[in-house]
Amino acid sequence: MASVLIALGGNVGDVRTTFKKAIAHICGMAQAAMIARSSDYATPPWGDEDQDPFINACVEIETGLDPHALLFVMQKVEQRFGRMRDKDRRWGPRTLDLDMIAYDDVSMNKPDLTLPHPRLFERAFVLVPLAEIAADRVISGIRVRDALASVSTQGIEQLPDTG
Ligand code: A4P
Ligand code: MG
Repeated sequence: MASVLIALGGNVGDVRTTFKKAIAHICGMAQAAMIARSSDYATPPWGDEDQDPFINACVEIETGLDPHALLFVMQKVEQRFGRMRDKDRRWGPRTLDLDMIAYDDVSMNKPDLTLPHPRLFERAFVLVPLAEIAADRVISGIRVRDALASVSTQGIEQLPDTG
């Protein structure tokens, strides 16, 4: 079994409900066990700043699927939750975005899958929820808590659990 960290993001629709359903679908389709789930966080939009705030979260799962099979599952789940996207805006609004942050210690650079996720360390909206569930994990030689200490977390707000 592999330990996989997945980041969730979205800023269109009822994102927190979408997250709950999406996580259940990933675990079902990937025959995965949920090991940890962060809180949800409200985060200022990154990259393309002219859009609504995002909700972000991270989960750790354990799965027997290989990285590409898991990516396929994640893309199916994105489609299922109607990932409405403005094709002209690279970092624009979306209902659900699923990024594979790390898969065990696998390192790969394929056209459709880069591991660990290449923009992980620039993004407080990934590092804040990630540090909640995996502060001591070392990714590409960097400990998550150290990576978090080197970015600004301004405007990121932990949301109360909705049960
Ligand atoms: N791909 C390669 N490696 C991976 C990986 N490790 N995990 C490929 C997932 N996918 C990976 O992804 C494009 C292609 O990346 C996929 O076909 C897959 O084969 P995409 O999600 O369709 O493209 P994208 O989302 O438009 O681009 P990108 O760079 O992934 O955008 P992000 O990173 O998803 O950023 N601000 C806040 N606060 N919170 C957010 O969540 N998200 C974005 C989108 C912008 N600003 C944000 C947030
Ligand atoms: Mg993405």
